[in-house]
Amino acid sequence: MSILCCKAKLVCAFLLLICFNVALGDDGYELWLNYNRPLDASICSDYGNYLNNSRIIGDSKTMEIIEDELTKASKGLCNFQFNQNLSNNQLVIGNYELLPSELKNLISNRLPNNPEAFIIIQKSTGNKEIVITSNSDIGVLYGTFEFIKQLQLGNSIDGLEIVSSPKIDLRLLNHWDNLDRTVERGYSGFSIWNWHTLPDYIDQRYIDYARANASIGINGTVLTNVNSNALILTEPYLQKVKALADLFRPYGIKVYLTARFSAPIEIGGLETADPLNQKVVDWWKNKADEIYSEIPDFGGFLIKANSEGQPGPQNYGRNHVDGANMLARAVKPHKGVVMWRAFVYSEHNDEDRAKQAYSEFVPYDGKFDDNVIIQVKNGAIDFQPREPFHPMFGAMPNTPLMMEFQITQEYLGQGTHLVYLPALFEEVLEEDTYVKGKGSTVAKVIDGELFNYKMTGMAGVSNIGTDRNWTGHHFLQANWYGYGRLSWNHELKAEDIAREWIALTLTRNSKAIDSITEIMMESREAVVNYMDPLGLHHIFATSHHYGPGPWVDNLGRPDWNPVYYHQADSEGVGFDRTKTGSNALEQYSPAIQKEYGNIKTIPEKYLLWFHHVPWDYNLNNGKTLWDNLALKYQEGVNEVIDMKNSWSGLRNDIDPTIHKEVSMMLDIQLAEAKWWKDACLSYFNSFAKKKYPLGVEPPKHSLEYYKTLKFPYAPGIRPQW
Ligand code: BDP
Repeated sequence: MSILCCKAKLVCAFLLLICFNVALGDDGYELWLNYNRPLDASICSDYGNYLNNSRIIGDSKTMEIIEDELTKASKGLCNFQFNQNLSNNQLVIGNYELLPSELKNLISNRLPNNPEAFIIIQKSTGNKEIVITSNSDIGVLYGTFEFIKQLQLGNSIDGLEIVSSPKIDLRLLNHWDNLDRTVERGYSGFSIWNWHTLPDYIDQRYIDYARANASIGINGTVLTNVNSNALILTEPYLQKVKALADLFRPYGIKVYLTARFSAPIEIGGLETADPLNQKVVDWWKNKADEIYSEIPDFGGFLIKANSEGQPGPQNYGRNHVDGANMLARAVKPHKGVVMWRAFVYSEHNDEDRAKQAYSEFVPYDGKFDDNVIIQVKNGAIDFQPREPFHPMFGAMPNTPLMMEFQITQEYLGQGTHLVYLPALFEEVLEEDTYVKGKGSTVAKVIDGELFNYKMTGMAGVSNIGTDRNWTGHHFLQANWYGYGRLSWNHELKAEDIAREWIALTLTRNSKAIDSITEIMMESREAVVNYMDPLGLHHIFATSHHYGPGPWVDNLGRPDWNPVYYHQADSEGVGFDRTKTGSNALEQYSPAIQKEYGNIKTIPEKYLLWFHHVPWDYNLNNGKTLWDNLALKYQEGVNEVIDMKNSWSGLRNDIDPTIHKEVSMMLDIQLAEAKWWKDACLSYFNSFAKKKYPLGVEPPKHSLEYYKTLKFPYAPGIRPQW
């Protein structure tokens, strides 16, 4: 009897696996390129007709990669050997230039005029050949990944026609990786760059990293931290960088480095790094020549200058234009670019920190060389769970600006909270700057449409580390994936990207996809609610930013302290950035000034960002600010409870290892969401002195208790902190 029962259970489990394509014990390493999830026979046979009879034209390293990828996908997804010539529906893959003229005619002028663009098209007549082509081999690789994705998603092959061209030129990851392999704000292990064993030892991870990035259209990577170390520019390290560059090249990924402004002193033996000093100019020129002699397609430099203690031109009485143009001229003969960051705020300036980058940079509009692009964080403070868009977007028509998003979750629950960031990215990109009338979105600034920028870019601060699944929490892979997809096409919807990622990575069961999409889409609002609702910001614990610290008031500079940002007192809470306060609002278009300047018309999500609001003030729902604040914190907690419940109902649809690991993470997230709510409400109530409205669970401990919690070893902080 018991044996029978046991057998029956096994059969059931087996059937379950077949039905839901569940692979046992998935460790997440394969990301969204997990080909170990067999597809239905019918899809396999449709695609098999082509995959079994394909012609790869051209013989570059990229073409070899294409063949290899198709071989792996065919074997894993459909269990057949790629290219066995069993049928006569042909799949032709190759650079447009090399296609037979008959196929060139089929494509005619449908291929966009961008070397990275690709087309996948099926002939409607005869043997219905499919062609994957582009004007570059890299474009053909992008097309191949798209074709494999169509197969993975089980999309019909009939009438296939996909034309795709990136809307942004530079689609980069920024690694905040140090040479000792720690990662600043990294929550998924150590740096994947093993500088010690490079250039001789090539870790398979480097190749899989390149594959994963190429599959989502990322075409560049800044290998080193913006808080930079000049050593990376020395000869032995450049050999290591070269090894990575050689590896990444056939995947269409260029390498970039952060340039420490004081490098001419630290490694060059000069006495100054003054950008107008001829010796300094020559030093950088020679350094650039040296780099390009090893890495002919080196992308260029990313620079954090005169910010948070990093050296820069201002140390010599010069300005950003002097510094950026000097470096730009060094790389210009090699077609390199300089990405100059606008994340600046000075200890000698008591202007509202939210205003400082704009004040410093906008007067220089039009003065930068044409291979300089200014890299601007999505908001004016610092990667908060929610920020209004940075007012520099729209304010520099004559200087290309690129977007900097943070994929790693410094202020959004770090490595343990499920937060789906494309929802945040989408919100920022869709914000209207109104600079050229309605519809002048941030997206149109950065894709160059609004001001006809000659160079466009997007950077994402990476969340990748040595953890087996790359990102620590399985779901945070979706943030890497989604960032890449949006950098290629910012018009994609976050929700569609979520569905795609889930189907590629977790399950093909449509009901399960619906529930997981809901979890992901809800997660961003949840984190805002339990950390920083109604426009609150920067109320994080000191230095590691792990957990709440709204009470912190003892740091060296006013604008490092949370009390500076929320300004809570017995009257109310919030930072007055209207005319009666810092007037940061004046940096936005008149239309926004009008809407946000009025406490009645400002979107509530930005209320406390721009207004100091009395505790008893009634918001649009008729409830007081205090009640709304408390209810929002509670709502955040409740949303995590919902996420947890939905996830536990998905046990049968998800790989058991992944299911369990995510469940444990959600437990942590719920406990931390409650901690945030309780700590913040007890703190704010020490001013408001109100009752908690119905539905809000009062804090578990006293304010003193929350203040005593210390986390000296929280991950991701700089070793010297
Ligand atoms: C802040 C981080 C810090 C970074 C800095 C930056 O706390 O670690 O160095 O941004 O972007 O968010 O330069």
